[in-house]
Amino acid sequence: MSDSISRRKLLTGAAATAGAALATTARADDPAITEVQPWNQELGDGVDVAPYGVPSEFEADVVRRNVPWLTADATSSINFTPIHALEGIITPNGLCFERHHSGVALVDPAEHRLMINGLVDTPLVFTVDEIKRFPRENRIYFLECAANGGMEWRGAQLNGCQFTHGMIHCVQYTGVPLKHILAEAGVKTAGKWILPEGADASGMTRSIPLEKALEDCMVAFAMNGEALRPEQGYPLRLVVPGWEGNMWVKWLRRIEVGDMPWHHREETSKYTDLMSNGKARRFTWEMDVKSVITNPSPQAPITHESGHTVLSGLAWSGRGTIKRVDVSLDGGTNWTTARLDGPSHPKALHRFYHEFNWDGGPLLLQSRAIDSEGHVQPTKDALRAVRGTESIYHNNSIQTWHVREGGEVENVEVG
Ligand SMILES: Nc1nc2c(c(=O)[nH]1)N[C@H]1C(S)=C(S)[C@@H](COP(=O)(O)O)O[C@H]1N2
Ligand SMILES: [Mo]
Repeated sequence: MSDSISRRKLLTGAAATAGAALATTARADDPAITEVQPWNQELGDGVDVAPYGVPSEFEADVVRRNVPWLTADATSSINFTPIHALEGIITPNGLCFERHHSGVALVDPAEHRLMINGLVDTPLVFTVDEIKRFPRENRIYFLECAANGGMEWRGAQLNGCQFTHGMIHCVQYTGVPLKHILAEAGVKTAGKWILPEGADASGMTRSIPLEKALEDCMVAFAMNGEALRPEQGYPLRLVVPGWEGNMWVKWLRRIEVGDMPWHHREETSKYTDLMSNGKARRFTWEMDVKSVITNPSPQAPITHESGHTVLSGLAWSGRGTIKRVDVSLDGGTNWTTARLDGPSHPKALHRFYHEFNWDGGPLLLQSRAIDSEGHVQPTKDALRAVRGTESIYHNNSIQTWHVREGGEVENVEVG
């Protein structure tokens, strides 16, 4: 498998426009038409079989997966959302990637409390039920781990967008704006930062400027209409829209108000960006504009020989909405504007499509997102020129997929 492919060597496999009729493959003697299938003759399961529904057994491949060499042990772990197998912009709860530093805390909501302390007029302790008595809001946001794509800095490595881009999920949160809870305690004039803390064994903490806390942070108790999953911080998690996943403290038990950042472990030894001059950038909170083609991709090859083909992908920005996505079928020489479809919420995933007529030949697929602030997703080389190759976090570079004749797809870099 070659890591670097020359654009010039590639004959583009795409005809200019889609227009030909969609050829179907079913024949008149197809048993799927001529035979009566078992499910057409027998009674199915009754409603008592699955009080909590699960997907069709034919979808058993659509699961979170991990990268064995990346995951030291089961409790300090990462898995990835199967974004190559999902549609629209909402991630189903059971498929949201997980990142926990000390495993999944199993918290009894009756024994859980949220404390507000530090530079406040009145330190307060809330039960979960008391949190639910504040006015609540429903908001759709993506959460992306800052390390998403972290294994790809030096070259194309992981074969699948699940692994290169799957440390992301996007759900509708129900929760209480943090500003209401902080107002109840009364932030003192000197209070400029908050320190959320998790109830898990990692005791996750991050310093967040008060300005952000008051702008759009939420204390969420539900996702996609039901209670948070244990993996996602049940019963309470902090939502920090557009900012790196590490700050979204799960199993939220305490928020301290202070006058300076705390410089804890997760903002010094981790979640800092080593630059090419040997210095580390700190407090790089916002997730940059980014996109990826989810179909076709290595885990979702093209299975027809040629003709009508739907290219689909996801785009997002921690700074707002997605204004435009361009796609290239020839490794970045020619670009066309993709079709954005579905709701466009700030700091949420956006879905894009590009329908084209495939001639069955090789392609080098790329997507490039532009956000509402005008930021343009950079090429890998442009990003490396600024950031070097020693970074782990905040890789928002353009991804290239090589579609081979026959439809197989692999992760490559163009050069
Ligand atoms: N309490 C606590 N909060 C946490 C973590 C953790 O280990 N403990 N992991 C953080 C990291 S690094 C990320 S990327 C996100 C992952 O959220 P998810 O598991 O819902 O995908 O949660 C963050 N919040
Ligand atoms: Mo993370």
